[in-house]
Amino acid sequence: MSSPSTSAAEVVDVIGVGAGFSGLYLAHRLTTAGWTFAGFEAGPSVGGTWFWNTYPGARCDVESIYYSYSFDDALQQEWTWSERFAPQAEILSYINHVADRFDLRKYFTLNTRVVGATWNAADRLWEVRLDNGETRRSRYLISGAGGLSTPKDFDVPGLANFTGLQVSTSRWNIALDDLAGKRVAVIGTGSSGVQAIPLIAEVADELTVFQRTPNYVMPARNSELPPEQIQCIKDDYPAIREECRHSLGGIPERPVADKAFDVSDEERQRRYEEAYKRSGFNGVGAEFVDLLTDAEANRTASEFIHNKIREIVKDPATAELLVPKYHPMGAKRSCFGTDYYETFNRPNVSLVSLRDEPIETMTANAIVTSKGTYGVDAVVLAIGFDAFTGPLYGLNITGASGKKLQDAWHNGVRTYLGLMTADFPNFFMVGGPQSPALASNVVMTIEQAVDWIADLIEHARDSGATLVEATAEGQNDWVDITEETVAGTLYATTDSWYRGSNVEGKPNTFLGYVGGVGKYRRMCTEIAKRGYPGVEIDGEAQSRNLGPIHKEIS
Ligand code: N01
Repeated sequence: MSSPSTSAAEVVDVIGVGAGFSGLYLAHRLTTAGWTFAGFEAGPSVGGTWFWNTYPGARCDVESIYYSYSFDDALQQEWTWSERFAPQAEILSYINHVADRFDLRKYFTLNTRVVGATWNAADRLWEVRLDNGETRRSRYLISGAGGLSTPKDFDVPGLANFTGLQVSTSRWNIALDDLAGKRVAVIGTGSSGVQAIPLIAEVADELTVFQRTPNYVMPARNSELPPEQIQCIKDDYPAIREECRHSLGGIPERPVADKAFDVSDEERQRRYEEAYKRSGFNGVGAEFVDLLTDAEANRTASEFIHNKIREIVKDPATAELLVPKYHPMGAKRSCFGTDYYETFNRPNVSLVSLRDEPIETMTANAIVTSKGTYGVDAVVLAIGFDAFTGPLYGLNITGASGKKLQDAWHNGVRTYLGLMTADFPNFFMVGGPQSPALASNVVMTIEQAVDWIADLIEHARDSGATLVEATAEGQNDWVDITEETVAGTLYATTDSWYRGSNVEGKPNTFLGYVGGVGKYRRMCTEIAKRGYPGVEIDGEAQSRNLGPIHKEIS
């Protein structure tokens, strides 16, 4: 393991937080442009999310040919994905390969967490505190800490009483076989739970799934990637990547122009069947343009999936509990699973609906709900993350006016493009809240963010400036734009981690920009072309409003 060549006395150009997809590309992009860079990673290895989330069945539900770096053609030509949705271990080897191929490990200190950062206005630099007690100084501080890297508090009542095996999907540290022959409880049925449950069911003596909100789970339809298909993709990679960059979600889109009620009931049903076979983010939820904006249109797709669940799950009472009736399809993150609903047909699997019988407490060896006591030997928590703000607040950063970020955002997140925030000069977030990271192929979003940040600080450097900050006006504009954009969608109707509702006391702010990856990219590019309205560079800012720019861009 190499350490970056920074000492307490030295001022490095950029300190980067994290060595996942964001941190590694930051290191590459910035050092190539001549900046000095020191990265700090809390974990013992590179990989970020893909280092920590090693639970059984973990894999990405964005196809690997898209969920990978596009910045270097030789890299994408030499790497060959084995499956449509590569498993966690393969994604982690890819990240390690990138770290080695571009010689990036030397820029990172591992096992070292950033625990505080304070803006030093006199010297225009960040003083960054590490958990080893040391302080490092940098001109710029850039978070690549990820959006889904801080596990949510284990807020299950009575958990401390439980003396059996306890493990969480986001910090998985056992072998699947450790659950063999045991009575296992899985709490949580989001993407992580949905992937882990079928594999745990295969080894557990008994599996009881504790479900609070049933989710829409579509078949992942994972498969090996045939060599001919891989070759086609490689031959066409530049065009495919360009299409992704200008798409809605960072993956190639199926051109769809009609609305759900533009076609007959029979035709709609036929289209949903086809989409269900295809599956993925271009599946049922994307079959008509209005499925995320019109509740009635959405109901047709939701009911299609409800009926699939009733067809697959043999016990009608269990099927009804699994039917997601509390939110429209896609308004909360849809899941893609393999044999998820089929798993509930196994004789060793049962389902408890926490809507009907909430957990009251736990004992040393049981979960006690309002209706009964379930003896268990092991508990698997798949209860999610304190998304976006959790990792940023963990940095304990203090801005120019002496306020911590968590205080500045006390009433809700406020950012400029999801990349910067007023009163925190020279601080950037890659894949931050109010960026498209929430609902996109995040690797594509990360590359765009890093490139934009790099261009901005190069622009500042070229003019001899050393201070770059979002203006309050620019930030207000972006908050308005993100809120207006989401207001017209069904995301606005549903409680989920997308809006912080999964964490007690978290203000209700939608944590993403859902106007599309392509539109966002064009907006960011336009902002750069126009000399960065909404950004103060060495005290100078344009007073131009962002709203009209956003409207002008298709
Ligand atoms: O977390 P989640 P996740 N008692 O928040 C329940 C990405 N990801 O780790 O819905 C009982 O989605 C909670 O119930 P409710 C992806 O973006 C991607 O699964 O709040 N239950 C819910 O069922 C994803 O969206 C991939 O009512 C409790 C579950 O736990 C994001 O990460 C794979 C509870 C949490 O679901 C997060 O997914 C994995 C409590 N106290 C993750 N607290 C892929 O690419 C929470 N729950 C495939």
